[in-house]
Amino acid sequence: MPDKMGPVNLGDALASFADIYSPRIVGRVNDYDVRIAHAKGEHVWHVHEHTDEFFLVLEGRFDVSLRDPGGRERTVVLQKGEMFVVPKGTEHKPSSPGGAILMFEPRGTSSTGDRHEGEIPDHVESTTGHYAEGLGRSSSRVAEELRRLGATAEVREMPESTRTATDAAAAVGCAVAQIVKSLVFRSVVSDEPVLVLVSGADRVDEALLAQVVGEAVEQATGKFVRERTGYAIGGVPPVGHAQPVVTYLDEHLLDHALVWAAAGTPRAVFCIAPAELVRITSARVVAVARA
Ligand code: 5CA
Repeated sequence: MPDKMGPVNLGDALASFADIYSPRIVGRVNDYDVRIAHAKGEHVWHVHEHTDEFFLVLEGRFDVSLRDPGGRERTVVLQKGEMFVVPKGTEHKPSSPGGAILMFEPRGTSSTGDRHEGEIPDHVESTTGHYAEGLGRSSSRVAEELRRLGATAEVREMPESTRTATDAAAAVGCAVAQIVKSLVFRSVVSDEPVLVLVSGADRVDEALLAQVVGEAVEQATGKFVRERTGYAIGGVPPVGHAQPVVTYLDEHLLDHALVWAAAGTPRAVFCIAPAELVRITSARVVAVARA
């Protein structure tokens, strides 16, 4: 639960975990939890005997199959922005091609109901919900991580966009070469994120990067970036990710006394000496960029 009063950004909260059908508690309304979950694939037929269940689709699509008392089945298809309430005592089975939902449930309600049918699949967790961590704004998470790492850099929220290296250079009034791009690649065989910190004036040569990584790499998709780092493209920071990420830093960044990196959102940046950036990221310094 958030320990301070303040807004909970549901996009940030969803980006902070990747588990499927594993609800996170993001707030409370009287004795109800507000829960969010990623959905993909089939859930399990189950029943909540004593409570209705409220669903709001935040992303993608979410379907709820229902059985009437006579055993007849129908499926309610919900798109982003649509809500639906499953009445108490109704056997139902959610499924999704990929999506995210918000639910209201009395505290202690099990995600698989008072009873369920058959085995619970591995990708469904039977839980009364986990308390979400790091619900503050993405930039606060980065600021906290900088402090934890002993860096003195301050996160600055800019009035203008810092989404791209050009935007960021204009916003802070530095050279594009002093902007740190935090680029996420995917190692094709291991399917792991590879973070490359590179000057805003340069491009990563994927063949050179593949040599240092030891296997082929490709540019990550937006979804992969969000799932593995917890941040959206345009705000990906060099530290403070959802999981440890192998990090490389291109040597051209060492040409500057100070550089500016993204701090979790497309408006937040921090300024740091390149050597200090190497220290806090434990990055391996490599030559993988070309102007
Ligand atoms: N906030 C600035 C730095 S202060 C920033 O994040 N710049 S960046 O260069 O690190 O992030 C933008 C990068 O995201 C682009 O250079 C590009 O490599 C990547 N990107 C942009 N759009 C996509 C996309 N659709 N799919 C994958 N990667 C993308």
